[in-house]
Amino acid sequence: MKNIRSFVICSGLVTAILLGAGSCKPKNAGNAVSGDAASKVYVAPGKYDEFYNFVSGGFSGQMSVYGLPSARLLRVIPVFSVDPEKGYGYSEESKPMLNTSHGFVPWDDLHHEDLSQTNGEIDGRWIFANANNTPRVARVDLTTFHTAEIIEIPNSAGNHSSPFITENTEYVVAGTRFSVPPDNADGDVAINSYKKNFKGSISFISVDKATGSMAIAFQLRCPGVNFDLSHAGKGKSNGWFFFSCYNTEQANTLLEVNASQRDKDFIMAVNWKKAEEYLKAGKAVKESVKYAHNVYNEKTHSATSEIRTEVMVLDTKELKDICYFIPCPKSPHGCDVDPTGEYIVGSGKLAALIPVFSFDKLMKAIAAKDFIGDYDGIPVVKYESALYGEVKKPGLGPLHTEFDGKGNAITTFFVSSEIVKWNIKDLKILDRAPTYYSPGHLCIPGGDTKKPNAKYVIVYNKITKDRYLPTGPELAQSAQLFDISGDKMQLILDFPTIGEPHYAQAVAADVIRNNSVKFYKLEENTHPFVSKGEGETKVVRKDKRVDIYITAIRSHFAPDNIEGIKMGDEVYWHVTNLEQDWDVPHGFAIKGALTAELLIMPGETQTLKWTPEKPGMYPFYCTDFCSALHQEMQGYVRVSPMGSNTALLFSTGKNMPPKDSIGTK
Ligand code: K7E
Ligand code: CUA
Repeated sequence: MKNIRSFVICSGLVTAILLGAGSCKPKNAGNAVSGDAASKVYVAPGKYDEFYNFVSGGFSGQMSVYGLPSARLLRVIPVFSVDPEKGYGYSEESKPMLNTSHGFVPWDDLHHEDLSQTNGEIDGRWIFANANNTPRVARVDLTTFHTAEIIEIPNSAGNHSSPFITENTEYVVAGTRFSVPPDNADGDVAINSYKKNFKGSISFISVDKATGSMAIAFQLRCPGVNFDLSHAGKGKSNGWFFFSCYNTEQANTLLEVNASQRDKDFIMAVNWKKAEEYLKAGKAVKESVKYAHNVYNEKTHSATSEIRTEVMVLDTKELKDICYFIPCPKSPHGCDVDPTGEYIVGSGKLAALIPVFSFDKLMKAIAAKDFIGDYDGIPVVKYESALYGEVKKPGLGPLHTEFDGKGNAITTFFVSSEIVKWNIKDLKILDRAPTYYSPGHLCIPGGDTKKPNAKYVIVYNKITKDRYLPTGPELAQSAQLFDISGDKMQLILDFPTIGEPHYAQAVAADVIRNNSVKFYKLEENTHPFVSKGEGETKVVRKDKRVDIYITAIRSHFAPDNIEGIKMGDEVYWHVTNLEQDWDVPHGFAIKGALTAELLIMPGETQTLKWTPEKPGMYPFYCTDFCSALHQEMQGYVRVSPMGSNTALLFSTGKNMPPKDSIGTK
């Protein structure tokens, strides 16, 4: 089962190879680590790790942050899934982050991440992530490690070849995995009308240089195939993007067989500068669509969600010179560009070799119109004319490649369960190391940028038989850390991951760690329900709606005694954390609330909506251990029957209510 699920997620090998996987597992897994490994990953208590590693959570919808080389888990950042630990998707403020044109979607499948770049180097400002299921791209702010923005992608389904960025973060791209009828067309058509009605779509999302704010600049309407992965050109190939495509058979059923027929699928080369010219020249067609754009504001501590209704679409069949297909054997998955921008590596899942394409040769072939024909109106470049060379007998089931910046590439092999290091110039294999087992993505810090920092490669495994203590029917997913500073790649650590890891990013800690926001300034808090001191706390009733302006500071709430809430009320607890110090969150939870806790950062206001379902006494308390008297940080709220005359009262430190205002009971 595990095999099958992983294959489905990684878009499938044929069954024969799938079944062959078992026989390729390396023996003697336990002996693979040599003596000095422990010292290489040991980071003494109190010392910091050298790298941040941002690891996708796959079907958990989240992103986890590890320190390397110790592999200590530092944080899980909620992105596309609700997270009760942090109140994400439960607080009124964060709910709009998960809004889509389909309504509130509390989950997604996060596969890929890309750190923002300046001049082709990681700048440590943001990390982008894709939602595979309900197509979205998120931007996480690395000063707060919070999801700052999510934009939905129209005309798409299965946003897989996403979110890959250009070398100055001008664009984040999002290519659709499933081709589908465009949103403005009638999708109520026969499934076997695929060839006629289904279209591919690639979105170019612009990123504001100063703020990171995302907007869909334009979309490319493409032939109906599956787009799998992507990387931008860099250096000499900046201005181009490369996308691996499969299902060029245009099958709509049993893809594991029907989309594995052709000897070669394609890498699609996209000249995005040309697309920009067409856009400027007014060649794009405005289409009416619906997609959500959700933004978190750090001053109001609230997200807003707007539904946008238009997108500009460039038809790549009509508008020449945007797209070219390069034949690529066979069902390519990873599509990776080396640090110089000259070499483009396609990893054909079913291929017995790795083709390496030359950007210079591709440009010459395009200029000379060295085409073997067209595919759905897009010119197909002659394979040999774009090919630099082939890595022969590299292994079985190549999936992804990263670069060490010293002229070498490292590729994962799902079926033969290994990573293989090879030289980009002479295409000779230099080293191979077994993994345990079936690796998917891999990550070298900066390994997809102009400047890799090749001390380590981290390999993300899909299957981890017998690496860890058993945990019921599902075993832990795993990452494996290899030291690649020498000639031989050396396995030095296994560590379990959260969800299923796909792509990851890593960067020297110094690029990020000094930019951390330590707390939010209370005087800058413009939340409409903020209380900037205990003097501003209050309880306000307006018909059935009750707004409780409440504060938290070590170690009490104000107010902590509240009466006069009645059945049928809709109660909003607006909790402001008055602390102005690093790492002093307070939590807030109330008995019976059909939601998660709030976890409120210093200086922040967050809101919990509560509709009590019966009269009685309801305690509330702080969930986050904040001082020696944390356990005293609690309060009571009294709920009376509908129509009772219990007075609305609130207080802290007084023995309330005074006698004359006691209710009917
Ligand atoms: Cu798992 Cu990038 Cu979705 Cu390959 S993908 S492994
Ligand atoms: Cu505040 Cu515990």
